[in-house]
Amino acid sequence: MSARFELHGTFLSGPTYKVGLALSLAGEPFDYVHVSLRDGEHKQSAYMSKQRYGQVPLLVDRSNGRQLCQSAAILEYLADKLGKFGGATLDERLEIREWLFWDFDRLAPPIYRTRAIKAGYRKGGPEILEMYATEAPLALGVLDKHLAGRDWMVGEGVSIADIDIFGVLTYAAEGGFDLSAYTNIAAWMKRMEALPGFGAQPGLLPQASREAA
Ligand SMILES: N[C@@H](CCC(=O)N[C@@H](CS)C(=O)NCC(=O)O)C(=O)O
Repeated sequence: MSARFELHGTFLSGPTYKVGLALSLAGEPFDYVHVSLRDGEHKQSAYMSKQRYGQVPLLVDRSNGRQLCQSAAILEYLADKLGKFGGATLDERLEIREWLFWDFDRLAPPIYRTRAIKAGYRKGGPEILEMYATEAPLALGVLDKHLAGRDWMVGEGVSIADIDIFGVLTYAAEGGFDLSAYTNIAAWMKRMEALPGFGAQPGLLPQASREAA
């Protein structure tokens, strides 16, 4: 029998990893479709008819035919449909959403893009690297302060805010950012890694398409 969810992406993609991690932590098996960015598969009309931005990830929910894009929006959808990681109250849900927006504004750009420039996936010279080298510690400082004295980003349990932010910080070292001085972040990352169903990148996402086990 096919799995309910079909995740399209590439194993090098942070946003794809976030969605794979949410599914894995939720104990939800998923079929995986590898999209070759190198071969431009994400810009072909067959793919773009399902993912208007021509990006990965794309998540298909076979139970209703929905085709979903934008990793943060997908995380919210999964939280809603699976009844997990979405926050216990309206206040928690609103705060989770604030962290998702903050991540994509302040944290993900310096970390993901520095990593991408260093790996040669994206162009960028010294001025851009310098800008991100200034911005990343500011965002990491905000996060470390927030995590002081708390186990999870929002409320008493793991939420999509944790998953979303972990899906960025797991690439910090590849961007040359050392997290060891941020002791609250480092302890929280260990808590994330100890969760049942946790899968690290690389490894959680296969390098080729595969059906759910
Ligand atoms: N905000 C989007 C970002 C997705 C994204 O940047 N995907 C990259 C791979 S990590 C991609 O598809 N790049 C190819 C392109 O943009 O043409 C999300 O979170 O889903």
